[in-house]
Amino acid sequence: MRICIATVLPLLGLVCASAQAEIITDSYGWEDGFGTICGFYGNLGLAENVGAPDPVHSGDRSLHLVEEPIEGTPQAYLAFITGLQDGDIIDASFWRFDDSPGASPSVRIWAHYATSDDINSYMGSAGGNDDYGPGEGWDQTGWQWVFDSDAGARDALVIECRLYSPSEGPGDLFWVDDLFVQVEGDDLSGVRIYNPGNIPAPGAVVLLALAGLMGRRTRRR
Ligand SMILES: [Ca+2]
Ligand SMILES: [Ca+2]
Repeated sequence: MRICIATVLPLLGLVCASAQAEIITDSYGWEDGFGTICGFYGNLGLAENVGAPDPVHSGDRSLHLVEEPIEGTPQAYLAFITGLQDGDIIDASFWRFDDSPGASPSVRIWAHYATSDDINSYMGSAGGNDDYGPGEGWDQTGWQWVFDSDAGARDALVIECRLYSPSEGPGDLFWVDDLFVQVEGDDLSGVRIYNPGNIPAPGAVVLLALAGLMGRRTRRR
């Protein structure tokens, strides 16, 4: 049996091209000394960039969070990922300090959908990691999401740190450090990862989103 090489080679090329995914990553450890969070929802009383004697995982700085008043489940937004498309894979993780095993206070990593022009545009829960961690000091928590645009209604993901305090308090024993975000997909030309150190003012986010839309006109559908 003969196989025509001229026919097979282009086919191989196509297979290789379609299997190549793009990957972009971002990390943030609060080392700039001023970044806190990208936004929040609920009864978050304080978010501050701190150093020793507060717990720090790496470097000299970390994020301290306070639930105030103690009710519900406050969410600190740690990352805002814009310009996403169906099937993009998002991995996010951070380190959390918790020295109360099996009991509150504890934190979890979670996420919700949004639109790229507004970090406060809640477009449905994306779920997250149910695990509260061992509570024996610093531990890394993370989760993976496969982006679902809901037929194009949403194109952004917000990574949350959810706070769980004891019902009688205290609500100020939350520390976070070493945020990491990775996005993998076929075409990430319109994707941006914002962290607490680089997120622009709300008006600037709108302008950036518009620029992203213009840049996406030539992208696949
Ligand atoms: Ca740090
Ligand atoms: Ca705990």
